[in-house]
Amino acid sequence: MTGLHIFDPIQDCEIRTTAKLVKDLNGSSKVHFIQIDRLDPPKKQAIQYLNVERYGKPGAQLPYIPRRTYAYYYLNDEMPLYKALINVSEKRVIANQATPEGTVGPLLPEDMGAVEEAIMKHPRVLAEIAKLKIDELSYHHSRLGKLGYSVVCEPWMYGTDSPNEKIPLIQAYMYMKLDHPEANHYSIPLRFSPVFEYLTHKFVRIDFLPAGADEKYIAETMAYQQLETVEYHPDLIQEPEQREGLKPLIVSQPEGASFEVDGSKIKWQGWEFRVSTNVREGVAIYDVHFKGRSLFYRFSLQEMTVPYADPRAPFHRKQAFDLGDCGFGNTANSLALGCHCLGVIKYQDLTRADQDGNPVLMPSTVCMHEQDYGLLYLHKNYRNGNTVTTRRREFVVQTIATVANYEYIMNYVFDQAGAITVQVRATGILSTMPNDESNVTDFSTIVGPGVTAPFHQHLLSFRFDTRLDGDDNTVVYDDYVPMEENTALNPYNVGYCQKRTFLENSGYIEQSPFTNRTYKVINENSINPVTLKPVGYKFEMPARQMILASKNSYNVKRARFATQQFWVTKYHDDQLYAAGEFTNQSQEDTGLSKWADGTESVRNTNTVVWPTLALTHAPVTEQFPVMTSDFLQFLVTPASFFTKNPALDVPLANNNFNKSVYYEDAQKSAGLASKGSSTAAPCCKSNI
Ligand SMILES: [Cu+2]
Repeated sequence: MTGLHIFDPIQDCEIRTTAKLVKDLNGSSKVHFIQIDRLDPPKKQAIQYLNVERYGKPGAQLPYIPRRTYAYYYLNDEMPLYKALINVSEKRVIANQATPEGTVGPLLPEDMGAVEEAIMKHPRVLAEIAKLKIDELSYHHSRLGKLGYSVVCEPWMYGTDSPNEKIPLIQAYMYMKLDHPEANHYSIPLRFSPVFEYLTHKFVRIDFLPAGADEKYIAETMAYQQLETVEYHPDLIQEPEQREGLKPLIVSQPEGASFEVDGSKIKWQGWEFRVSTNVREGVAIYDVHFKGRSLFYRFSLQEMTVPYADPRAPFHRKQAFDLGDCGFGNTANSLALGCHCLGVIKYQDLTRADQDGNPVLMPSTVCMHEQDYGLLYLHKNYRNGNTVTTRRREFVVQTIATVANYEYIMNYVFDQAGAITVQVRATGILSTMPNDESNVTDFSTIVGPGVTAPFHQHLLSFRFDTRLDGDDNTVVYDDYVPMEENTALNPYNVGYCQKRTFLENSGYIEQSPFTNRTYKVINENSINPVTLKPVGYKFEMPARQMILASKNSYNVKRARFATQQFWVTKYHDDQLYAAGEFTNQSQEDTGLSKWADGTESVRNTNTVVWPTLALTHAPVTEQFPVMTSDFLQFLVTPASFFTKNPALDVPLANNNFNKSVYYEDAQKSAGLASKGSSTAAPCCKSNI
């Protein structure tokens, strides 16, 4: 394991060592692992390492920092949940203890598969399925002919509605589908929902789902009354009309990529950072520099909660924590050429552990590539007609998670001017509920016969460990306010100014879109010689509605981070996840609400900022049976960090480089007729 960087992802041998040490610790008990991964080193040590790496004399010895791992596990499939910390470099256990009573660990893909299988075999479930009488039914497909039906079980995290639930449970939502591998089961939600113990697969009960105005309207399982399904797969769409006219658009990089890769390290257009996969977050970005200046120690998406609006039991418990409960790495897609991104692509793998502590390789869960995104800057000197134009090239780090019905496409986009765009696209299939015919509600949208999609919110928490020009940073917010009227300074009453507020203690900053409130991280020890003010970066967040559930609800008690858009804490090792380390069936948030309690100074110190991106999602019929990406983003951009535009060194655009062609010429060389002739002026006329 020599030669690994402190931020490199976990290795196979580290997973095996961790598993062996934990098994040795527990004698003959059956160890059921549910997560093994790498832990960052204590930051103080890591900073020493990074400083020697970056500023040390050539060949300087990097400080030795042992690599650490953690393991969550159960013994003999019983509570409690244990957590072990391992010094994997020296093959020894640092700590091992039971978590507090009732703490439920995250879900593991194999375990979800096993519980699903057990549910589908259980006599009580089979008895409900029998009542549907689907063996007697067939569906006539216009192209495929006669199709039967089958039943699908989708295990969900149970959520929380009682302090007495102290064992891991699973709520299974049941569906039917046409008997075809690509059929859309979300189109036929069933009205019974088995609850099972997660670890022992013991039957707990069957919940019957309301499909009417309120939760009182539930019914025994009845024979299925056939309805038209809404299918998305081309094999099943009844009259597939493949849209015509699309010609190939090929991203060609004949001279190779403009980025360099050295292990987990990326260099591109002045940027330097490390990209490291992990099971919980999918990917994290480390040690971020632009043009030799430090910006961030680490950033990532580290939690998302998706609370549903449907107030009827058992839907009131529908609240996913997609990272804490499942993990964006555990659920990551293997990305493929020509599909998830175009051009010259560098992929990174992820390694996770199965329940026995064996490494499982998940290939290509992160893709990295460059893309063109319009213009970076342009100015035409109208006096002489000359134009300076630069194309905006971007570097994208992408990972995609499939958490049951939904897909989340996570992009960190770096530009050539020192800015980062954090983009999330939600796609996939809406989580659906059974619906009585003509039952129209104000908390869901009917999307097909017998099926409705409840409103819900996506609240994503990012964590940026700031290191702008050094370790001590400060968080401020700037409001833009009119000056006092009829004063000596403002006799014409047009003046307005920036009102800066310093955040002295840990806490949150409220949104204020009507004062154009802007959150900034500054370094009070680094003064921009041009502005004579501290250098900074701003977080440009769209004004959004935060969590809608009552503050007295479990939904909010478990995810206080979702009540505010921008949180600030002082750095502490192991304060990584906004809703706390363990979210599955949690009773309360053990994260930001505890850490951002106003008791610690965050001025001119090691600050961490936690932006929350929010989407209140009221489904529409165009989002079914599959949803075109819904788009969320915020920008992290320099705010007088540099003394001038840092992209002045980007070469000007010209067609010798970009090789665009006239429409008429392209049509002609493709053997296609074209009307008209090419009369456009040459692009980017310039005397420079
Ligand atoms: Cu949604």
